[in-house]
Amino acid sequence: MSFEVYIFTSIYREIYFTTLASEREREMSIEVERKFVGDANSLKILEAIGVFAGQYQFQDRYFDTPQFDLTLRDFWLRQRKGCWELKCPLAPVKEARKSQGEPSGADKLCTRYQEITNVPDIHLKLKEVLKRLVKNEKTLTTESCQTLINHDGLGIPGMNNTPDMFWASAMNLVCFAEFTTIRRTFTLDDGVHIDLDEADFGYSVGEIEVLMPEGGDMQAALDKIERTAKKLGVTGDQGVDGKLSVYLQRNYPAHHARLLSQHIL
Ligand code: V4E
Repeated sequence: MSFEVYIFTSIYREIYFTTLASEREREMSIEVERKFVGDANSLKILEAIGVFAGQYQFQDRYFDTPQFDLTLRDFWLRQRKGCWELKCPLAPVKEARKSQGEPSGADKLCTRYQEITNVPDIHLKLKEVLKRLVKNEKTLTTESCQTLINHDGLGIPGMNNTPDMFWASAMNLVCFAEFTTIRRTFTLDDGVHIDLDEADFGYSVGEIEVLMPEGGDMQAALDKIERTAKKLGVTGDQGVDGKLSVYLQRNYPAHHARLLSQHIL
């Protein structure tokens, strides 16, 4: 990946995060989003009300243990553009359902995850989640992680053997999904972002997204998403599958069925 591509693809996050107070918030944000099926009409409206922020391509590689210990707990670890990202549920699934009851209306159509991008924090969180399964208890320092994530071998087959992957391998994490996406991004003046994605395995999906700091106003984020969906003419009360869900359905049907039965998807 060239430096120019990296800069270009980072514009969205940089614009958003310049409004945040600290590096810590930058690396631990909350992502609220709603998927939708885009059509010619929604694209026309988007072009009229949004600012086109660019089209770019990226590769995602998702990791889990061979027993899917992470995804079965609603944790999603990936490398995108060579950088590690971990999406974590805001509350353990069962506890959240117990305390909040079944979500309804627009609320039900939105997902909320904490996104961690700092590698030592990712490592700590994974150790916490995987607990006894972790073989290597050594905590990485920011410096050692920086060296690892700058390693040239990113994205090549067999990379589980590269230094970049040593901590993931020590945690018994393997790549289970790999695909490329072409993304067009639009921004609205209230800070909402809309992505139109085309994955290379033949699936297209749109997402309306709001990023906020931890402890931010969740209801305001949900309201923004709801207003944007209405503006785009996005109707219906059925959830729309994300790219990885469809990938799992096609490539790991038994695991997909299990995630559905446990209400993780
Ligand atoms: C499957 C999944 C996650 C991994 C993929 O996250 P997703 O938001 O689909 O990624 P992407 O590339 O479309 O968006 P970006 O990260 O660039 O904003 S994270 C959470 N899940 C579970 C999940 C779910 N239960 N329901 C829906 C509609 N989507 C995802």
